[in-house]
Formats: sequence, structure tokens, C-alpha cells
Amino acid sequence: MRKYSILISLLFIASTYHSIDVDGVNDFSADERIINDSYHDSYWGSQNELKNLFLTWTAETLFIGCEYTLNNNALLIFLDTEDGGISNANGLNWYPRDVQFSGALPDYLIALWNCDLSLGGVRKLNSDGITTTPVSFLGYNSGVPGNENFLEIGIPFSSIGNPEKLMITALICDGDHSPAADGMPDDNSIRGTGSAIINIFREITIDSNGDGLPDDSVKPADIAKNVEFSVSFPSFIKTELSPDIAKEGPVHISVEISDSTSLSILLFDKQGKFIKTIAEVEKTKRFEYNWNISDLSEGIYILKFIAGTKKDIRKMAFVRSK
Ligand SMILES: [Ca+2]
Ligand SMILES: [Ca+2]
Ligand SMILES: [Ca+2]
Ligand SMILES: [Ca+2]
Repeated sequence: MRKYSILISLLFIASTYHSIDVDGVNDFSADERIINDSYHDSYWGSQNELKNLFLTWTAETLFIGCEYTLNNNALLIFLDTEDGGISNANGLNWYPRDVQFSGALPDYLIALWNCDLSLGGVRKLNSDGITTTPVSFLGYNSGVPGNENFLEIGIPFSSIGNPEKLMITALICDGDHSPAADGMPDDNSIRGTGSAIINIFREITIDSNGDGLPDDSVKPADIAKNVEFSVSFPSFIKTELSPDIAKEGPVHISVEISDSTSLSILLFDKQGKFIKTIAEVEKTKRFEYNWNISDLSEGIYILKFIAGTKKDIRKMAFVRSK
């Protein structure tokens, strides 16, 4: 009889509000498993695998659980909860990794090293992309590297700005500035080597009517959904020289780019030898410039336009006439 009453109470508490004992023993229910990742998709083998991500809440506290293995590597769980945040984790002063974000701008990071939460914690990621601020939390991880592990964390909603919804991604990375080897949700840019640009996140609505109170009677697994942002690289819409044959300047240079990004305009001779930088801008979408050609001798020149770090490149010829 007692057995049945325990079963009934477990079924009853499968939806929010559900308080988790933060003790490293998984007491989330199947209704709170928001991601079920492959157990065999890590680039670094079975001892560095993300497996399941759990999430639930009470009126005051967000609970996150993560089932994983890790051996001499780091577990990072990024949360996007509000405006602002970071687009590149590689410049952070805490757990910097070679991971960028497209679409979402994470605001918080839960991180640990080698199954030891005392070497990590929870921090706010400030919009400068560098500084981080510790956030109070309740956490437990009883880890043995390489073995099956369960991380449990409770974060007061009030210390993460009472979000109405959040987007989440979990990653396994190595040490500072290293790449990612497994992610959940899966993201094709994770290859165990090189930069990853994460553009798929799991989204969960916590406070659907925006009354400041997290929703009750919700099964997080039912409302979780993937959000995919398209990765767009800036490209040139227009590069113009007016005129493109001239004896005297200035020559008017007009550039239009699809997205706001960095722009370099470089000058080469016709043999391809670099002469000088004509202009360099950190961030622009439309760029107008009066180029002084008084120091150019007669001849044919090549102008090279470079947009962004993913580089759309255009070349144009210019003739300094007699
Ligand atoms: Ca527990
Ligand atoms: Ca996995
Ligand atoms: Ca954000
Ligand atoms: Ca995965």
C-alpha cells in the first residue's frame, strides 16, 4: 500500500511547482527532461558525453539537472534570460571557451571542471563580453571523472532577473579557449576542434502571462522546444569607386554591407604587392569615404574590400591616369 502512495505522489509532482533536493541524486521526473541527447555523439568519446538535461521550478527557484560524463574537461551550461549578454565566450575572464553564439546572447553560465563544482559555479556574463559576476546558487555534484555524473543546481529566480522565458545550451569543452566536443541541443558547428558558432537553443517559457510568477502545473518537457537561428555572414551589397579612372582626387568610395561588421579597404599594385591600408572601420553597414590619391604615381591599382571576420572579399581596379 505504501508503495502505491509513493508512486502516486511522484506522479503528482511531475509538473511545476516541483522542488528538487539538491543532493546530486536525480529526483527530476521524465516530464522534466527537456533534452535527451545521444549517449554516443561526443567527439571525445564515452567519458565526455552529455546525456540528459532536466529543468523544473518552484515559485522561487529554478532547478537544473544534467546527466553527463567528463574526464579532465569542463561542463558549461549557458542561459539566455534577458536582453544583452555575450556573443563570444572566448573573451570571458571565467571559463573562456572557443564558442560563439548566433541569435541568442547568453546572460548566465553554469560551469564546472572535471566533475567538481567547487572549481566552477554560476556567474552572470556581463555585456562587455569579458567580466563575470558570481550569482548565489545551491549546487551539488558528486563527481568521479569518467563515470556517470549528475549535477543538480538551484538558482533563485530573483538572482537571474525573474525571466519570462529562457534559452539554454549545454556544452562539453576542454580548458581555457578550447573548442566544444558535445552539445545539447545538438549543433552542427560542434566538431571537437575549431570555433563553434552555436545557433540552436532549447527554449522554455517560465512565466507565460508575464505576471512575475512562474507558471504552475507545467510539464517542462512538453513546453520545451528548439529554437534555431540562421547563421548569416555579412556580404557586400555595393562597392563603388567614383571615378575609377582619375588624375586627381578625391575618389569617392561608397560601400554597403548586408550586416553591420568590420570593413577594411586595402591598396595593392597590379602585381599584387600590398601598398597601404586606405580605410579600416570596426563596425559599419554603409561607408562613404573621400580617398586622396595625390601620393599615387601613374598606373593600375587594385583595391581589396574585406567585410567581417568571415570575410566577404571584393576586388576593384583603379587607374591613376596621366
Ligand atoms: Ca536530488
Ligand atoms: Ca551526447
Ligand atoms: Ca541575453
Ligand atoms: Ca549532442
